[in-house]
Amino acid sequence: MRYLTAGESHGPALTAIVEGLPSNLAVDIDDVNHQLWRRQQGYGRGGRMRIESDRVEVMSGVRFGKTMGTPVALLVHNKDWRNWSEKMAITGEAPDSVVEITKPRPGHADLAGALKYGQEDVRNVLERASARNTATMVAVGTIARQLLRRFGMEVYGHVVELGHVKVDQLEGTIPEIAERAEKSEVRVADPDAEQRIIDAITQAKADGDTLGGIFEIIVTGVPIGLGSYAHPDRKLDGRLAQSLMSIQAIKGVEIGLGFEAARRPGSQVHDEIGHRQGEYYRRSNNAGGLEGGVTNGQPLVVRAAMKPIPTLYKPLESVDMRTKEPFRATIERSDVCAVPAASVVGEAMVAWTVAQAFLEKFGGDSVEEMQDNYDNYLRRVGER
Ligand code: EPS
Repeated sequence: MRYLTAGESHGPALTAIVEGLPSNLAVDIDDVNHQLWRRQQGYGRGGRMRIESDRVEVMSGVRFGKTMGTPVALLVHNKDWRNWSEKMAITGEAPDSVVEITKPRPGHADLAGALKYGQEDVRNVLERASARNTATMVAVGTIARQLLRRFGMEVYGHVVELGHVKVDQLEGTIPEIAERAEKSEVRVADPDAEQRIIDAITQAKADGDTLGGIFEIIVTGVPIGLGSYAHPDRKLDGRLAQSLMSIQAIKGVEIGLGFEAARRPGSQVHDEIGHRQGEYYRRSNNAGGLEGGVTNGQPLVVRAAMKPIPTLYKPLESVDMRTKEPFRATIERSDVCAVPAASVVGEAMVAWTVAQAFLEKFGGDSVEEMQDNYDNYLRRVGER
């Protein structure tokens, strides 16, 4: 299963094609729209989110609510296009209203992208590098999530650190934690930390600054044996890191204890194995559900670190690419913090990667064929 996306931030629309989905998977379009809505929320978002109200249009691959095993094409319109149709025109010459951007912003793809693709106008880089594309990633990931749900897996996400505020030990089950995070405008499950995080974002805004943070994604119901220890490019931990790092501004990924595991002796890291009522179990989940690049039947626990958005009201120094003169960048519109939104994208990307691994293991052309393969495997594993 693979996907491709296309679309500029201020172009007519974003599109995606998903290829390799099994047939007969029920596709819940309201759920896709709900996930798109979730991605647009979060305290700290900027003016653009008041313009957009993302909704998906399914252009192919689904009939009477079910996949046909054919490529699924998805479309998300950019409402802002109506304000950009001249500046982003597909045909003709650039009108006088177009002012070429020659001032690359530190922290963006601007400079490297313009040099790499030989562009005079940095807009030709930033339009595609924009995190606007994450709308299609959420649409694609939601269909993957629906496939996972069909096989008893659920994906949860919440923000665990933002603006120097760290969420400590949380009470409750994974669904309870996720439910609390769902009600929070910063997707934080701890009300005390939530308020301090909101205050930190308000302060950053007043200072003309931006904030990054860390979110955690958990997948429950994952069977033993997704991924592989046998070859480097099939290790699921590596693939999860890649898909999370495909999200704009993600600079780090950790699994289970992550970097903390490097600080502890082995006796305080590895999850002891027990056996009861015909099943193996673990006394802890420091591995985050992955050993040797293979799922071990425990919930997957993955965290990703997002850097602060580089478009700052407080200008940073850069150099004009035309004159080579230094300048201090100024901007008109930006988010102060998009970590809560990124956590929704993180859920989608983790869902995508786990669904890909699931399909590789239990592959079939229809969900019924997959179910047979899955049942057979569970029976075999249960006998051992
Ligand atoms: C983004 C810049 C802002 C964000 C945008 C990502 O857009 P604009 O330049 O239109 O103000 O709002 O995020 C989205 C549009 C979105 O849908 O998440 C950037 O430079 O990455």
